[in-house]
Amino acid sequence: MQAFIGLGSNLDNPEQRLISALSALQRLPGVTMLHHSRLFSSAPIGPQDQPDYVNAVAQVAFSSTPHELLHTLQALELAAGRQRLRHWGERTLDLDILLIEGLNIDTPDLQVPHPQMIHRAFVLLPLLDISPHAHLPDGTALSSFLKQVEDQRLSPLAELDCDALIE
Ligand code: PH2
Ligand code: MG
Ligand code: MG
Repeated sequence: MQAFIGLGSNLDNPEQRLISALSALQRLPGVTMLHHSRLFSSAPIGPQDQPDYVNAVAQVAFSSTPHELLHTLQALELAAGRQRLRHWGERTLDLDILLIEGLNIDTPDLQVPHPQMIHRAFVLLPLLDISPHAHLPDGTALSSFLKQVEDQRLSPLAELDCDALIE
C-alpha cells in the first residue's frame, strides 16, 4: 500500500531533524520511499508564541498494516527525543499519516485522511508538490482546498539540497 506522511519540527535544529527523519523512513524495513517534497518553512498554526516549523511530505510504499505503520512512526518520533509540550504546540518531530490510498480509517488512535490536512498549507502544498493530482478517498481533488489556505505563510527552503543530505 502507499501512504503520504507529513513531517514537521520546530525544536532543536528542525531542518536536520527532518533530513534525519527522511533518512530513517527510507531505511525502515518494509518501507520504500517513493517521493519526498522539498523542505518548507511555515508559520505556526496554533499558539503563535512558538518558532516557525520546517515541514515536508513523503510518499512511501509499505508492507505492514496501517496501524503497524502508525506504531513504527511513533517509535521514530520517540527515538528523535520527541517532546510534545502542549496541544498544537512545539515539538521535536511529528510524523502524521495523511492519506493511505483510498482508505477511510476512523479509530481512536488513527484517522485517515488526517482530519486537519485540508486546512493546512504546510501539508497541502508539499503533498501537491510531489503528487499534483492527489485526492481524498471521495474523489475531491486536494488542489480544491488551496484557496482556503492561501493566507498561511509557507516558503520552500530552496537553498537546501536535501537529496544530497539524506543517507
Ligand atoms: N504542527 C502542529 C501545530 N502547528 N504549524 C505548522 N506550521 N506546522 C506544523 O507541523 C504544525 C503546526 C502540531 O502537530
Ligand atoms: Mg501534526
Ligand atoms: Mg502527530
